[in-house]
Amino acid sequence: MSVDVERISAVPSLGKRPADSHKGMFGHVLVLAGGRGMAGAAGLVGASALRSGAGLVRVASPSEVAPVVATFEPSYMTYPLPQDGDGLIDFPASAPALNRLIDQADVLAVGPGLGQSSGLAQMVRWIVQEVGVPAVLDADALNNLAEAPGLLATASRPIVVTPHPGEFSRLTGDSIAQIQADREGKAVAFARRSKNLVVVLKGTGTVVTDGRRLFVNPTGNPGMATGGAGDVLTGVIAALMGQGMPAFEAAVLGVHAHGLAGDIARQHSGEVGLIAGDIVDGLADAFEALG
Ligand code: NPW
Ligand code: AMP
Ligand code: MG
Repeated sequence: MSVDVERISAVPSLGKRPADSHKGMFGHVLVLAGGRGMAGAAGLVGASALRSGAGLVRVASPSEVAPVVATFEPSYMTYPLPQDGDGLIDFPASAPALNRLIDQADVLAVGPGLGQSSGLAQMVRWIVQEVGVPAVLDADALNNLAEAPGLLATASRPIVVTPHPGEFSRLTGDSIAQIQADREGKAVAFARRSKNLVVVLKGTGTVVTDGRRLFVNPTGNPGMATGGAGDVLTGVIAALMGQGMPAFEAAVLGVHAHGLAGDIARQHSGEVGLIAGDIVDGLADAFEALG
């Protein structure tokens, strides 16, 4: 179906770092991710944000999860948050700690592995409505918003949502088949709910749109159909926003670099053996190639 948008094919780049660079110039990313059994999701977001140039990365997770996340990567900091009986972030008990962390952040990356609960639904609504920091919302951030997707229309600062077709189906009420039959039209219609919203509808030929412009990503491969691949993308886009890129440009470059990192990873892992950590490992070469 044809959609009335400006089609973008040029991919923006980060540009060269000045010689007197310091980490304060490249953004502080706060990752809210992980829950019982899904420490890996938080680690993947944090590691990919670092490999995408973030100056500083903080990863906040439920108290039993944070020490596990800390063992994955020494370069990010980890913060334990109050947790509920299911090992998920307890909200509003976590609100004071979250406020302190959010005050130090340029961008939030929220959702991978969080799980779903009434408290988390409250937390995500609070982030959308009350928190003024730009954010990437993925996975369970979106699943916890499924009862109130209209809230995204009220976004007062840039928000990038990165659903796969299953998550987009929960958010919109359309079936996966309906979404896949009109990926561009469905993504554009959703993005038009707010001038601050960027939609990244994942899958082969990921669609990126702010409702006015549209980019269809040519990079990536079937080896990326593996658990955690999307969690990596969340960290990439957040890191680029933290480095000052506007949300749409960050999403376009992020999706392109993530796919290219997957293509680089395929060269040594193949499509069968490729795992999400290989995509993280491919990011450095991908950003070198993209300039
Ligand atoms: P079906 O049924 O196969 O046809 P879920 P998840 C559909 C965390 N993770 N095209 C699919 O459809 C995540 O961050 C943690 C078409 C199915 O209905 C989340 O928090 C990891 N359909 C949580 O786990 C590593 C598509 O979506 C549904 C599609 C759950 O996330 C793994 C499946 O999605 C994971 O990242 C496509 N391209 N893609 C860790 N190491 O800690 C998806 N679907 O139910 O949202 O489950 O994506 O695994
Ligand atoms: P998720 O389902 O959240 O783990 O996200 C999967 C990620 O891998 C998304 O960025 C997808 O676009 C990407 N991906 C998965 N399968 C393919 C494929 N066949 N071709 C290109 N990219 C893919
Ligand atoms: Mg995912």
